[in-house]
Amino acid sequence: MLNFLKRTRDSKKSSDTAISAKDDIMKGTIPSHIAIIMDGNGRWANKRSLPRMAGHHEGMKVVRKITKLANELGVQALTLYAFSTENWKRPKIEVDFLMKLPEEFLATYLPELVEKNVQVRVMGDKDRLPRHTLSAVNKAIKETEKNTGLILNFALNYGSRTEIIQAIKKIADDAKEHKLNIDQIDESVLSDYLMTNALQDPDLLIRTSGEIRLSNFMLWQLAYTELWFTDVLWPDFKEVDFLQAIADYQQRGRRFGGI
Ligand code: V0D
Repeated sequence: MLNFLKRTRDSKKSSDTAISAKDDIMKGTIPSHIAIIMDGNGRWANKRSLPRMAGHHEGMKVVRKITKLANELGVQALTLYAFSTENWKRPKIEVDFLMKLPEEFLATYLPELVEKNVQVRVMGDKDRLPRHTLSAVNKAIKETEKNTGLILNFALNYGSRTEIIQAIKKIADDAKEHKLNIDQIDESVLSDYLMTNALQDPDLLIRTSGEIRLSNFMLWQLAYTELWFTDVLWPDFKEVDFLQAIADYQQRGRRFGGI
């Protein structure tokens, strides 16, 4: 089935293949939490002599497609790296464009997310986000907070080392105020102070566009996660690619360092 998926990813029938592959995958263990580094949007645009913005915009449509599939597969949480703390260094015009994408995405897809029982969440430092971005995001969080289906968790202005430092500061604060005993601090306590506190650690990390690194994404949470890399650029990422990642995950033995 794995080779079958590979051979057909570029063929015209790839959507039919995706349907039969989907049935097969649903018989196996579906990763509860999948995290994705959606890389290659700028490169996709460059290849077509389009402005980088065109790649970001195309990437947004892929977010909708993969969210829909993840929800149908019964994935519990999908965390998407949408904007890193490093991304502020990009040209202002590009940052301004990116900060309009949550509004556009939600204006188009929020009704569908509500209907499909999806819960929108955001992790990251929200304070630095423009007001217009934040209000669109907050509205979506509020409108979907009672939903019980897929958790669609956007990492927005997120960086893992900052997240860990922030957690340590809060722990130190709580210890100083005797809300917490230093002897009590363990992995589960630190986990509770991270931005992902309510979510379990990802079972599967996907990174597109050929870069083989974590780039300061969920460093603590990815300790035992299966990592899956592809050269496919995010705007070209198809349902079959997502299914392939899950199929590969299902083939791997998860031993947690045991035997
Ligand atoms: C651009 C590829 C959806 C990656 C996907 C502000 C880069 C498209 C959102 C989004 C971005 C975020 C929050 C939310 C709803 C939607 C998004 C950004 C970039 C950065 F509540 N796509 N998307 N946000 N891109």
